Amino acid sequence: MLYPILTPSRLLSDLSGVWDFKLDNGEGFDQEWYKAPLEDPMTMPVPASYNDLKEGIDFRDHYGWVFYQRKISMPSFVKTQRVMLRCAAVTHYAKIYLNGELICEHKGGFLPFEVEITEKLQDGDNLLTIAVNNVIDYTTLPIGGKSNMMNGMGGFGSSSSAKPQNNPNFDFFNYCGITRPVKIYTTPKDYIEDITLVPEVSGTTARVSYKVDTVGTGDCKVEVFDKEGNLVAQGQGTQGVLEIENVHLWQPLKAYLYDVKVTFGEDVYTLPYGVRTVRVEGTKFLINERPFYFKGYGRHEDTFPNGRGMNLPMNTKDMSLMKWQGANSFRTSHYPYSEEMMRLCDEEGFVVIDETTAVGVNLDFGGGANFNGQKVSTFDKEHGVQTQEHHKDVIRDLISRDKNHACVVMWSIANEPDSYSEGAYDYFAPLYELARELDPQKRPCTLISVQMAPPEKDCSAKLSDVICLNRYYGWYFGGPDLELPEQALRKELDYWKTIGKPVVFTEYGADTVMGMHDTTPVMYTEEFQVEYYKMNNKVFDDYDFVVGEQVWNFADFATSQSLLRVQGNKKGIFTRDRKPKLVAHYFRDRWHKIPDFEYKK
Ligand code: GCB
Repeated sequence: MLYPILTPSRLLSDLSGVWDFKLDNGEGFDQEWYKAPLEDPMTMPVPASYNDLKEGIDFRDHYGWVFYQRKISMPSFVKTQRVMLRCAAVTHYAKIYLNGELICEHKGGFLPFEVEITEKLQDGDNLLTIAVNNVIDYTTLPIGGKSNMMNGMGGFGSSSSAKPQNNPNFDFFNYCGITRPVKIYTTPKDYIEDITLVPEVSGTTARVSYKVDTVGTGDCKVEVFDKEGNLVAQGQGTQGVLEIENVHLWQPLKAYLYDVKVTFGEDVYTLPYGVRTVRVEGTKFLINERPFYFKGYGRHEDTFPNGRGMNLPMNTKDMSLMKWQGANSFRTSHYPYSEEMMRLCDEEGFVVIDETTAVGVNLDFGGGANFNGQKVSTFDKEHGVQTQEHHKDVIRDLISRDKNHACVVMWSIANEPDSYSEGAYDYFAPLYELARELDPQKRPCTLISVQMAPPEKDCSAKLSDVICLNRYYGWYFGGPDLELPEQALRKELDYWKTIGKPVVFTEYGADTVMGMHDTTPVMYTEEFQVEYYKMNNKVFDDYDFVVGEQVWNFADFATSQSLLRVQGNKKGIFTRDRKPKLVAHYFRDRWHKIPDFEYKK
């Protein structure tokens, strides 16, 4: 799916701004709120998560529907074009009404969707209403369970509340709303629907296969321009190969982007494009045929008060902080990030492990998920199948959106699922198959393994190209002692060595409250966090098949309330407002000494 841009043939209008907003009191649909201007609306910015923008727990934790509304009008000349309304992310379920008519529905809170509105637009004002639902259960991704998974308050936890509520089976706040931009764009009636590029490099020459999906009739031409604007390759027709001599490769932290300009009839679209190759060989992860070492983070799109709402300045700041530290990569834990962030990573040369929204597919969906009081096991026929259907849709949409990004080097099918119980292999094998079939670049695929998964039972060992481990030796497992956890970590790695695949640590971390210090490194102090990482990193350095370390987490972030979370998760190397903890300097020192390539021989 193409990112909407302004081109010589396409108009673009961004509907960001302050919209009318109302929490549904349960009557919104019966009273047809979408048919007329909302009564007594609040103001609400778009894009943003709404949760932290007004006061009170009832607002923050509202369960169910909310309504966003605004008027739109378009100049009449656009009627000669195809007019599209596109939402980049609405969390988690959207119903879109134009002038009272339902024109589109979409499930899944982190990927774009669009609907044609050419014939639906009236002259003058049009009433646009987007109803948004934030309910999570076993049919959604991420998953909602019966009780808050972090909360062990035996009967008096959030599950015992009288009011219906969301109980995330995951450790981040269930931020929702219209979190990324809503845009209107036009195309000519005959138009470019999609572009797919697949690079191959031999010596100094790149051969980029291209395919242009079009609707209607017209001649198709593809031209590649370098940074100076020189035409360096071209092709005729909707399929072919673009040969670029003396290619400038896209390299980690040394990005180079070409402009691939596609013309079809009157339609023109330009895609920034980096040429690089990725593959796994033995226990090496090769980017441009050189063994790469992942240094960086698991992150969240989480800022105050935007919630998960797109925050362009913070994206730029985060890149700058990561570069300051010598980091070269991150994982989009635990959902696809904004298209703007992915474009920025292409631009800045950040290496990305791109993750689906499949988090919480574990613990019997949160200890026996809700759903009329029944216990629901993760992979049983009735429920697992429903999760899997949506999981497939997310994989399709993710790959369709991100397939051309040079920054994306691997797909993460899920975070910490139950990958070790009966049914896990059968659940996941078709998902890997789907991702491998859909990705034109055939990037490596992985799932992110939970520590509870015994390595010998973990289906990731069979299915994944790279073994990605979330491990908390010395925190949840054995902390505060670091000696026995070190031995256990070594023992586990001795096992993974026998599998013969590269291993990346995609999470390891310790909660640390900024400003808490001690001469003895006790848990939660900044000193303990440093000791914890030193121990883990020392072990990683002893194993040549460990080809990456991604720390949990880049910054402190918001979660549901629970006994284990002091106003959120405090495992950040930076605070939520991006101030460095002691350990940030430790990693800065370490990562600047570790080269991006050939660290492990
Ligand atoms: C994990 C999860 C992550 C949590 C983290 C923690 O394993 O993948 O979402 O936030 O642990 O801090 O407990």
